[in-house]
Formats: sequence, C-alpha cells, structure tokens
Amino acid sequence: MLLNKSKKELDIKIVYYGPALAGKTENLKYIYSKVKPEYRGELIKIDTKGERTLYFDFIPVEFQFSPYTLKVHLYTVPGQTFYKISRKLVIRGADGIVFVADSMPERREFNISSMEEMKEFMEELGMKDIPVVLQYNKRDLKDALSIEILQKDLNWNNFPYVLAIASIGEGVIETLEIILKLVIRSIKARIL
Ligand SMILES: Nc1nc2c(ncn2[C@@H]2O[C@H](COP(=O)(O)OP(=O)(O)OP(=O)(O)O)[C@@H](O)[C@H]2O)c(=O)[nH]1
Ligand SMILES: [Mg+2]
Repeated sequence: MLLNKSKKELDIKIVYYGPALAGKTENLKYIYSKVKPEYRGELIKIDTKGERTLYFDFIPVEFQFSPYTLKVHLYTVPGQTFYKISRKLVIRGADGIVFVADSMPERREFNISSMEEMKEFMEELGMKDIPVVLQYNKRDLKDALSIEILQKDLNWNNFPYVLAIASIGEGVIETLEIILKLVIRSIKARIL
C-alpha cells in the first residue's frame, strides 16, 4: 500500500491465490475485458505454452474513490505445486487476497493444501490481519462440491465468499468489489 496524500492517490495490491487450474487467470482476463482501456494498463501474462501461469499475471486498474484515485495492482500466483517460491514472492506485500477454489471434486485436496500454504505464508510474512475473500469457482460443473464442504474445508476465519463461474464472468466483479471494499475499510481504519 502506498498513499500519496498530496496527489490523492492510493496504490493497493490484490493477489489471486489458489491451486492450479482453479480459474485465477480467468478472473483477471474477465476484469481486463470489462474495464475501459483508459482505466487499465495492459494485461501481463507470464505463462507457459499451455497457458499455465509461470510466474504471475498482472494488470493495473484505476478506480475513483473520491477524493482519492485508487490504483489497484491485481496479481495471480502460479498454482502448480512446484512454483511455491514464486507464490511467496507474489503474495508478499498484498493488501488483500482472493482465494480462488476449484469446485471440481477431484481438486478438493489441492484446494486444501493451497489454503494451508497461503495460511503459512500469511503467518511468515506478518499478513495475518489482511482481508481475504474466498471465491468458489466453477459452479457450472454438474458434480460441483457442495458449498458446505467447501466452507468446511477452506473457510477457517469466516471470510466472505462468492460463488462464481469465472469462464463466463459470473461472480468475478462481485469478488473484486468485496475485496476492494474490505481493503479500503482496513486502510481507512489505520490511516486515512
Ligand atoms: N467449467 C469451468 N471452467 C473454468 C471456470 N473458470 C476457469 N475455467 C477453466 O479452467 C482452466 C484453468 O483456468 P485458469 O484461469 O488458467 O487457471 P489458473 O488458476 O490461472 O491456473 P494456473 O495458472 O496453473 O495456476 C481454463 O481452461 C479455464 O477456461 C469455470 O468457472 N467453469
Ligand atoms: Mg494462471
């Protein structure tokens, strides 16, 4: 978080965390498609040929939050297990986290281990009090895990959650709005 009081600008960092293939990059792609070009920069994707995130994705987006201009830096982590070090680098300094969970039953254990890793990083990096929103994605799947199971597996702190189908944009903007609201509230409580 960076506050420039004279320019009335506030920079914040939001990280989309979660297991491989859960739909993190899909969230950023949808946001990119919906924000007018004058309010966003380019979507930077550092990925493999198969579109799996290799290091991170990034887009800067601007919102007016009178009298402040909010400069929001959105990142995704690479979900594949062997990129743990990259995930730790990307999550560092986040003001808020969106955890994207996969509703596919076969991915249940990956959701749980990814959440455990995120918790570990939050503790190690002194980020225990930052806002978190859970996004239960792929709700279009016929055999999607029930909300009760996802809540029991992943929601260790009564975080708000959103149901989503990121591939068609459902729930994506709502998720972003909730995390931004929580981040602004927490920053306001501290300094504004
Ligand atoms: N059925 C369905 N498929 C989805 C949904 N969201 C994303 N997908 C698909 O899931 C696959 C993985 O999505 P990504 O956004 O690339 O996943 P990721 O979380 O960025 O994965 P990594 O980069 O490996 O960490 C893609 O083929 C998406 O089209 C959804 O809501 N429903
Ligand atoms: Mg990705």
